[in-house]
Amino acid sequence: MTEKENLINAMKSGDVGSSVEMTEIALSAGIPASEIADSLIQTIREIGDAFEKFEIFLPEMMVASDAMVEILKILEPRLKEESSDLEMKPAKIIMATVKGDIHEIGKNIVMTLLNANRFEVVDLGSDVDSLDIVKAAEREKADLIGLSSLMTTTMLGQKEVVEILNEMKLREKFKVIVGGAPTNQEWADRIGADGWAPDAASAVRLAEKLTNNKGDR
Ligand code: B1M
Repeated sequence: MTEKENLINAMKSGDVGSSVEMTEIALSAGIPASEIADSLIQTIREIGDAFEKFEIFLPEMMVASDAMVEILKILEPRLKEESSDLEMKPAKIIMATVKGDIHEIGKNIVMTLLNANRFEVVDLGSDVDSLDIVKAAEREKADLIGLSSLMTTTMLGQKEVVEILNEMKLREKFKVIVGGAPTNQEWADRIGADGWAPDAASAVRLAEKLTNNKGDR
């Protein structure tokens, strides 16, 4: 079995200790962090599909996602190293998963890549109240607000943030980008967001575009 297969098996079984160990081994074997991250994303999607088909139970999905969160912590500095463009000036982005939604793996991957591409990222975590997001953007003097939502029931949290920005006459101050599995470009247009990205790499490109390639702050 290859190092990557061992790592994926450890993650699937939710064995955090072994996942951490296998990650170190895979990195020592010279496998790029970005390649490992791609495999993990693929694996967690397969796990989600299996859950949807009732092939596995919620606790199995939970332990695998917990292991993935720990693996990502190890990969993050390596992903940063692998990013070659060191000339960039950071723009600042506030990131949150919206109210009522605890999914954070996708947001964390987006943050990891933004970080790796020299954005300054402020993580508000998951299940974050809409007004708190706006207040944090003000407090942090952010350029962008990034909102993740993984459930059809929580997508409205993204809309609410834009509405609050409008009500508080702050809309022009921040670019808003949205993402997450149930969202799409049409949704972003409908709620008046500045952009939507289907995955982490596109989110980085979008953030770069909206901040004139890394902030002229
Ligand atoms: Co939950 N969950 N979950 N879950 N979970 C989904 C989302 C679900 C589709 C599974 C299913 O039933 N088929 C379903 C939502 C259904 C819906 O509304 N459409 C669901 C449900 C229902 C639930 C619970 C309600 C289950 C329950 O308790 N009965 C509960 C939610 C409670 C709550 O939030 N209030 C719940 C709980 C959990 C776990 C805790 C077990 C765990 C989350 C752990 C964690 O995040 N710490 C979990 C997981 C892991 C999933 C699945 C399997 C995987 C999600 C994920 O991490 N994907 C998911 C099923 C699936 O997706 N097939 C599912 C991998 C990740 C890399 O992809 O998040 O899409 P994704 O992020 C991508 C892009 O979307 C994009 O870039 C990322 C990287 O490429 N992106 C952005 C994301 N955010 C972005 C922001 C951007 C730009 C791009 O700009 C700002």
